[in-house]
Amino acid sequence: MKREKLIAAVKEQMPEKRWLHTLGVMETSVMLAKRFGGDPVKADLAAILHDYCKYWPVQEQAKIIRENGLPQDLLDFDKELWHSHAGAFIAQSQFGIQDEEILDAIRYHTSGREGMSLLDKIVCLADYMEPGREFPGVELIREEAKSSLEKALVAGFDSTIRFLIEKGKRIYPLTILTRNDLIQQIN
Ligand code: DGI
Ligand code: FE
Ligand code: FE
Ligand code: FE
Repeated sequence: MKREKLIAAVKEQMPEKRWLHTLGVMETSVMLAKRFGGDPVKADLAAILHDYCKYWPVQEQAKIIRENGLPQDLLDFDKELWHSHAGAFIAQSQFGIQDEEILDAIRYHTSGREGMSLLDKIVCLADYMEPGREFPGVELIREEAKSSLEKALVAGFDSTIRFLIEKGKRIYPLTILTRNDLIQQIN
């Protein structure tokens, strides 16, 4: 599918505010790809699709995870973790995206994973720091992103983990493993 058609399809799935977030992630992903030697075309495509399923009914997201062999342990954790895996599945099955790098960047943009690829890091970080984002700690993330993808991502996951602790929520173990792995990459 042509980029313009894909954009139109994505726009239909979400309220205006979330579409503006997606635009911000597209712009920031391309900027980070240029800064850190990633592929800006892949970064743009992954960013366009990254939140495709975000506003789908959670039962539909859960069904995709249950019926297509996606990680079942996701269903034991926060619903916010589901749209990224459902989105990667839809990107492949509905939009014919075959590039595993792009699919992984969509799939792991929320939880992260150990051994994140350059594209995973770019999209995940862009999701944290796009211009529309406002949350405690976002300025530190933007500052770190001037020189290090890994340091900026640790700051990002720190803020997410703090938020989850604050709310008394459980933390998906892969997020902890991701943070450990990124810290190891810095040192
Ligand atoms: O979809 P977005 O809002 O753009 O951002 P996202 O896909 O990174 O989702 C972030 C949300 O997921 C954030 O509100 C925290 C929530 N969340 C719940 N449990 C976990 C989690 N995020 C991570 N990384 N790990 C969790 O265990
Ligand atoms: Fe998301
Ligand atoms: Fe995120
Ligand atoms: Fe997002």
